[in-house]
Amino acid sequence: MSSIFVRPRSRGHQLLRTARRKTEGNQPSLVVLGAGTAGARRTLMFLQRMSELSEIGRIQSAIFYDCNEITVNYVQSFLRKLLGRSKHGTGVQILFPTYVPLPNGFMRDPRLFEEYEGPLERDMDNLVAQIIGQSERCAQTPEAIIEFMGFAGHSVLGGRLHRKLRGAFPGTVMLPILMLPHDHVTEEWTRRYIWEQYEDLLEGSECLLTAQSSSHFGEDDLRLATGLAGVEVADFDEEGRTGSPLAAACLRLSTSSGGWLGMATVKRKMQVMRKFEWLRMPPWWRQYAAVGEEEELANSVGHAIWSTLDPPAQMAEGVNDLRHVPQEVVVSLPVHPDALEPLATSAAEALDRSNLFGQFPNMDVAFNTARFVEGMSSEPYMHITRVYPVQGEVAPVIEILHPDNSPDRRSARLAHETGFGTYYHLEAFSAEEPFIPPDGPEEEWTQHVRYI
Ligand SMILES: Nc1nc2c(ncn2[C@@H]2O[C@H](COP(=O)(O)OP(=O)(O)OP(=O)(O)O)[C@@H](O)[C@H]2O)c(=O)[nH]1
Ligand SMILES: [Mg+2]
Repeated sequence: MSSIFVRPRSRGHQLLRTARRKTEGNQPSLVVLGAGTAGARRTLMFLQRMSELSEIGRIQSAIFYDCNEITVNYVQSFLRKLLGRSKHGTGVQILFPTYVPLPNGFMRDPRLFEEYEGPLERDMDNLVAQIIGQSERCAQTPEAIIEFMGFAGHSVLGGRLHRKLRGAFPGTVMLPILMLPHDHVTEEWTRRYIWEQYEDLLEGSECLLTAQSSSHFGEDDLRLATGLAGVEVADFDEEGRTGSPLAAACLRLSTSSGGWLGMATVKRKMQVMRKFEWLRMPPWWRQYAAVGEEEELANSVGHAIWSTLDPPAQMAEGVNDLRHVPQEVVVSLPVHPDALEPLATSAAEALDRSNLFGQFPNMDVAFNTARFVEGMSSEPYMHITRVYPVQGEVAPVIEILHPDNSPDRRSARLAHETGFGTYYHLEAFSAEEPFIPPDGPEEEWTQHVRYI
């Protein structure tokens, strides 16, 4: 792993400065949790990306919390293949639920677990105890806990696990990543029940929002995993302190966020200037594209960074960022480590010429070497990820929670804090009109909703 960091000098952006960072010898300081089937799959993709960066050793524990036998079997066979050939993954503690009341999960019903609540709670406590045990064995409190969550059968259980982990590691940066619902039944549950649960369970968290794509969700999961792994190995920290860069990035962005974070990703095929150069030196057992003297690649990196501002690059549509706030950009390139610094320098110059740092004075750009597996393709790709804070009303959430309200009736209040714990999105329109469930008293609403 090699990583380079670019920041406009003294934030006055007159001169660019690059710095090479040492990334070897990092402590295992991450915990990853996936709740539900989609969460477990996203966790798996993240492990795969970390393994491709030879950095899976940074993960202490990975928890695949899906009470579903198919998922558990799938994850186990995937991990046998992934970690079987990884020299770095032997230290990762992999955890599954040991109590699975229904072999196929909770069938999108976020309250179905209630019948089995007691044993589920004990099982979760047991999982948390094992996570604590592993962090003691590593002699390292986790610096960041990444939590992949959603709005289906495992949502409330995921929230409760979050609570338990929050209690176990009060100083740790927690990053819940929420996949917003896409189908009517799940949206209805979100409106009626889950959002309010999360207001309580995820109180005070900065949550990264992603949408659920209707068809190619595997592709989206990989985009997300690539971005997160890229941020985790990038070193944004000017002082060069060790630790989890992801945790550092979350802390920096949270100063400008109202409770939400957004991510944008761009993937571009790289133009190879010279013929491929095959390297087989450990840990660089993968092949890298050779980079020539030409300016073209630096310019295309610059264009790709600009493209992260376009709507299709956003992981959740309608989640918009602000210009002056801190933002972190990671560029992962399949080049030889020696080629990285000259390339980063000329890309940074190209960005400076296009006035990127003039428009975004608080944007950091980190470059790292990465040769990710791109399915069957052996073409080299660059991956650009931008993470940004979001303030105020979150449009895709309003669309789910208040579907009957036209955009022009939206509250003019510009609340800075709208994250979980503020109840803002539940009450966003109550100033004009109190939100009354159309079916009458609260207790009765369950009778009027039919679930398939
Ligand atoms: N992004 C993504 N979405 C998925 C994946 N698998 C299923 N989904 C979708 O995610 C939504 C929620 O389903 P699950 O993740 O199965 O929900 P769950 O929390 O496991 O809850 P139950 O299945 O009801 O126990 C559904 O709309 C699925 O279509 C996946 O691998 N990735
Ligand atoms: Mg499921």
